[in-house]
Amino acid sequence: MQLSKDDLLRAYRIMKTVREFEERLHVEFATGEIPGFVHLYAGEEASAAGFCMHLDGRDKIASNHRGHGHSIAKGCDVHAMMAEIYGRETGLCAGKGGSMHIADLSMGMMGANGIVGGGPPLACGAALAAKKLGTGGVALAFFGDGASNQGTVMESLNLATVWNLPCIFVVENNGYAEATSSKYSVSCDDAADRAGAFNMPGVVVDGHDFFAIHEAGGEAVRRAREDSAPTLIEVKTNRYYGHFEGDAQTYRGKDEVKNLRANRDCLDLFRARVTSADLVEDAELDAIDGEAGDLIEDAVIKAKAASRPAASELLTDVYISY
Ligand SMILES: Cc1ncc(C[n+]2csc(CCOP(=O)(O)OP(=O)(O)O)c2C)c(N)n1
Ligand SMILES: [Mg+2]
Repeated sequence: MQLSKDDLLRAYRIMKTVREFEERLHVEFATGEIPGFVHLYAGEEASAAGFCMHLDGRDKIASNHRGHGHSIAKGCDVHAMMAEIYGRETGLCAGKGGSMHIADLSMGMMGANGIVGGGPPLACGAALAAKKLGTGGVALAFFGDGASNQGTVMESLNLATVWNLPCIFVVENNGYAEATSSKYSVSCDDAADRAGAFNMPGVVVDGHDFFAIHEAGGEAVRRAREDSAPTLIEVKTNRYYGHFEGDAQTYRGKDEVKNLRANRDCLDLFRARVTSADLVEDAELDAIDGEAGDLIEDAVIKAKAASRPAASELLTDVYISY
């Protein structure tokens, strides 16, 4: 699939913004100022960017507890996300959701989700609605290797085929569900192999390779949009930090992350590929690095300066009235 120079710069900007967001949160969380749990997506950026670049305003995504990258890639406001994580009233959900409940329906981001395996059924619902209403939209669910073992995911895969839904299922296999290796918990080498049982294509892609993900994502979105047919894609990826911030990670090899950062980093691989092919210059990517850094710095400053929700707002935004 041909990518224009604008596409390449956009891809890098998304990935770099997510990386800066996550690296900064890692530092900020350690100060104790951020409430609740935070699960970082650093290392997995190519997945969110590679898929979401195919989506537009008609399309919806369902996320999981590791949702910052998905949210940024789908277009959620970075300042409002940061304020949400700090629990401030300027947050995307008025500071009441925090990291694990970031949502922006106006951007088609149906929500981070603390229920492992909770996203795929939502994506089926959104895909069914798009189909019935004839919007031309598709729905995509991001979930992990651990979630891939949940009954909700099997039911969703089945319904997507039975109902011919414009749905894409993305297993981000980062090798672990909390401290449990996917080699132990997943019944097959590739979770994508399960797709055959649900009569849909199952595709495995290298999660460090933006271009491979973009290619597979493009075909899956095309199948969904044009043929109203689902696809399961497994992204073999890695997280750079613990399951949650504060995880001692005693279950990981000593140099595991160091080696990944040095040899398999999706941003570094992207830079090497586009610059060696003379598609983009280093200086252009350096400029994006600077802009992403400034954006996150500004977002943190503004989030810290914002107020917490007033006590009088305790029960607003909690229940919805139809
Ligand atoms: C239904 C349910 N079961 C268990 C948990 C506890 N839990 C939270 S995250 C997690 C692991 C998820 O692993 P995976 O799906 O691979 O996502 P990753 O954290 O690796 O991105 C578990 C078991 C939960 N939140 N919800
Ligand atoms: Mg996992």
